Amino acid sequence: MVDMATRIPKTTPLPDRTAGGDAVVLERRPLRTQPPQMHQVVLLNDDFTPMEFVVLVLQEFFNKDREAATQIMLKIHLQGKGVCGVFPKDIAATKVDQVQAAAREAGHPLQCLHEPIE
Ligand code: TYC
Repeated sequence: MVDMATRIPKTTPLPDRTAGGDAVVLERRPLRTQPPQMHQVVLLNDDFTPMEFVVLVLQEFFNKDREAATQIMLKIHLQGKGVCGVFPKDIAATKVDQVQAAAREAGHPLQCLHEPIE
């Protein structure tokens, strides 16, 4: 017969700091913390936003030098869309907000979005 009082639990007992008595809480932790899901920020082409404004946006919000910003802008202009950078989801969302605010302020219809990558 198994003596329940002497068996060793499979998980490590953690002291229950919320209780005043001698209660024991068994907690199973995940093996690993997952890295944050990364999102790419994408700019879309349109017929009205000036090329120079897009280059400035890429320099200002995505830390591209003028040469890289111009290459990305031209890719978007020719192919319809392009990736500006890859960030954790909350930072990507902030970048989108910043671009949309700057475009609205300047009166341009520039569209920006973020989407998860594999
Ligand atoms: N197609 C625009 C023009 O000819 C330039 C442009 C490039 C607009 C990239 C948006 O995301 C964009 N003025």
